[in-house]
Amino acid sequence: MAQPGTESIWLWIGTALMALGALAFIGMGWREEDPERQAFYIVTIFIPVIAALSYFSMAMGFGLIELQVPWQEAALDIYWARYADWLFTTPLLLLDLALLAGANRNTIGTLVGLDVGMIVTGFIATIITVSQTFRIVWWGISSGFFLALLYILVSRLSAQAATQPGDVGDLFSTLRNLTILLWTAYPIVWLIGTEGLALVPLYWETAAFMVLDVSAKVGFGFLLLRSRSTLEQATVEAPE
Ligand code: RET
Repeated sequence: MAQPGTESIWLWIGTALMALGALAFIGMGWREEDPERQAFYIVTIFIPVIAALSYFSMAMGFGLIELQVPWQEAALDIYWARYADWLFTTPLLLLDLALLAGANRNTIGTLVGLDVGMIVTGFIATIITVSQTFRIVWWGISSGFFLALLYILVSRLSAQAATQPGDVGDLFSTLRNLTILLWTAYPIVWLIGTEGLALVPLYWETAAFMVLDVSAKVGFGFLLLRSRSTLEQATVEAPE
């Protein structure tokens, strides 16, 4: 098992913030009786729970492997647990947005499929050791999935959200914009970080991913769950 370096401080902070976020969401949803709103709590609570476990595993060095690559002497430190986390939490975040928009099953399926494609090909980019060029090629494939996903978010899902009553459309727009902004930073951090061109050292890359993860999960969840009255107006089971 590899030992994390000084970047582990960010991983411990990430563990603590995700755990606190999860506890806060559990507290907020504790006495929720309304099944429509319960759906949002169930989805939103699992997101920081999964992330807290992933951060804990990385902080302990379990979620870390050292990858020997032919183009440099030093091994690459790869925090693979991130990808296990993202594989489950990014579909859940999209499910929150889709529930809010009242999306049908086909739209949800498309979003989740593109998202899984993005994470799996991003993971291939991360662990491939053939050459640096091939890593960037797989990064490009993953980014292709990401762009298609963004397209569905701003086209089909936004059109569906606009048909929802009350403040649901506004809340959807806020969360969608936050999602687009934060998620777009991930491929950039990967590319300039140690997995890509190594312009930024692992210490700062780990800090950047932690801030992004906490904002995209706990920040997103707070914005969603604090709007109790809005959540009730969202029709979870939309007409096909
Ligand atoms: C990778 C690298 C390859 C190219 C792309 C990526 C995108 C990752 C994204 C991750 C989002 C994570 C979130 C986590 C939890 O809150 C895999 C970094 C496009 C968009 C939102």
